[in-house]
Amino acid sequence: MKYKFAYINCIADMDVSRGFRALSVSYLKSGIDLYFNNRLSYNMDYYESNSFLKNPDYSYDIYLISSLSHSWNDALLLMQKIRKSAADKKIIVGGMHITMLPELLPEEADFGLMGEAEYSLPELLDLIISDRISIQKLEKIKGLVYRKEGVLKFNEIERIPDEKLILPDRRYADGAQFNQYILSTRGCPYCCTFCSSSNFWKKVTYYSPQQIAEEIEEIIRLKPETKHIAFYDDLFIADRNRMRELAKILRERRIIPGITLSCSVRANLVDEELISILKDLNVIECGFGFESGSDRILKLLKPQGNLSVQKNLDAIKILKSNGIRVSVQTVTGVPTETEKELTDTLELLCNLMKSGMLDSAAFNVLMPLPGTKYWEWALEHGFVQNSNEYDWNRLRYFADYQSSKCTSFDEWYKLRRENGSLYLNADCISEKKFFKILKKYSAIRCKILRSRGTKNIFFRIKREIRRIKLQLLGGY
Ligand code: B12
Ligand code: SF4
Repeated sequence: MKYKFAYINCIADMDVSRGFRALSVSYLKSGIDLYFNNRLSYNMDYYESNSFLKNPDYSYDIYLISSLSHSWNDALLLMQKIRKSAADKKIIVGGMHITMLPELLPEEADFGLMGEAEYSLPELLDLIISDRISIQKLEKIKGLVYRKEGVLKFNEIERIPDEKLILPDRRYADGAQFNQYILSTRGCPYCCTFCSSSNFWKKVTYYSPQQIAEEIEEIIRLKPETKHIAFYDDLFIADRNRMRELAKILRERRIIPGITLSCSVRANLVDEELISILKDLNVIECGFGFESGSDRILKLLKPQGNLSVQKNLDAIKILKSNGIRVSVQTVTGVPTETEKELTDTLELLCNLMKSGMLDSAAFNVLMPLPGTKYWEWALEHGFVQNSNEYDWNRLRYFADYQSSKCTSFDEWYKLRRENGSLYLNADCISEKKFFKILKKYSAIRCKILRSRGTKNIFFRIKREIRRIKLQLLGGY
């Protein structure tokens, strides 16, 4: 018998551009193939929630639903629809949201799986398809959320150790034409108050340099036009020896310099030694969380690592002076942030961009994500609820509109208003004023970027004229 699995990724349509499909489906596909030793006869079709909801197909044996917090409304709706039209089919939900709030497993779902699921999902699938489900067997599956006599039970999560990490089946990743992304670590050693990553992963695990090189080779084999690979690791630079070893292997295999790389850094870890490793790795761009131009707000957001605005500026300077492009992220709308702190931050970043010290800056608005300190704060202050009745769409559209598919600030702001997106700092800066300020500085940033584009056009025209002249003179 050939089994049919549907993998449905719940996404907010405006948040994900083509080329950035979640890799979770690729990792899980590899886990299933490894467990069944490629002997399970199955099809796993990939859907995005919007397209499945528009055109549902209830003929699958098992529905695998993946959801972050901001798309939990869609996940709930999907589960209701599937349960109604395909009562005998199994529904398993996994991903960040159910891991952070497992008590929200709805009646319609058979199981929830918390944490990494490369090993636990195939074990569960095996029990389902061989019809061997029993409470004793379910109790053994790591991270499982299930019901025993109607009561929810939560099995302990177990992290996959380094030596058991497996590579994703890259045929399931889409990727834009020339750029691909990759993850070479899981977790982050820091614990910033707005980010849920460290709470989800608890500890950092690492793919080996050999495995990373293998994955990059596979990407190039599947997409030979690839020019650039972005490491989306929370903190790619956490282990310098691993980076050195990776640079050596990538050079030996002649992957670099043909391919350029980008990654994230943390200002307190940027020094000359790191720069030389980054150069060796052919890293052309780095991003990091600048967060705020106020030391007070920065400390609230990133209490660890002894960070300061000056350290952030020093990191930008050292990266740029070594020819590495720098893009930074900010978090605005933090409770207690004053109007002066906000405008100083945005002014500083625009000035850095204007002077060419900074390539881009994203102005994000603080959003309380489950598993973070600000989630607890928002619960206490009545902004959010741990409930399936809560409108989870309110967690949408906090990232800078330039990181979304929105083409203007106004379009993004309209979406925020339609979805009731949360804004936590109305006690200090009214919502109206806050977005007026954000819009003003987004426009300034746009102008700077446009003028840079114009400069680039002039530069390209000049270069082209020079090339034609040289050609006519028989230069080459
Ligand atoms: C790469 C990345 C992106 C990429 C790709 C999208 C994606 N979802 O992967 C891009 C840039 C597009 C992106 C966008 C956004 N992201 Co993002 N992103 C990440 C990042 C850095 C890595 C994700 C990843 O690939 N992890 C590796 C794999 C192995 O883990 P995984 O995806 O969780 O999958 C494993 C398990 O969760 C589980 N699993 C997952 N799904 C399922 C389903 C089933 C059925 C089962 C059984 C198991 C299972 O098994 C998988 C394999 O082990 C994480 C931070 C982090 N380090 O995790 C943030 C993170 C997931 N993103 C986050 C957010 C908020 C967003 C945005 C909303 C930001 C925005 N623009 O507004 C958007 C929303 C995108 C969307 N899906 O709608 C938050 C989510 C918090 C939350 N509680 O929901 C995170 C945790 C970062 C943070 N700030 O805390 N993101
Ligand atoms: S914001 Fe960055 S440094 Fe801070 S915990 Fe999240 S991933 Fe780590």
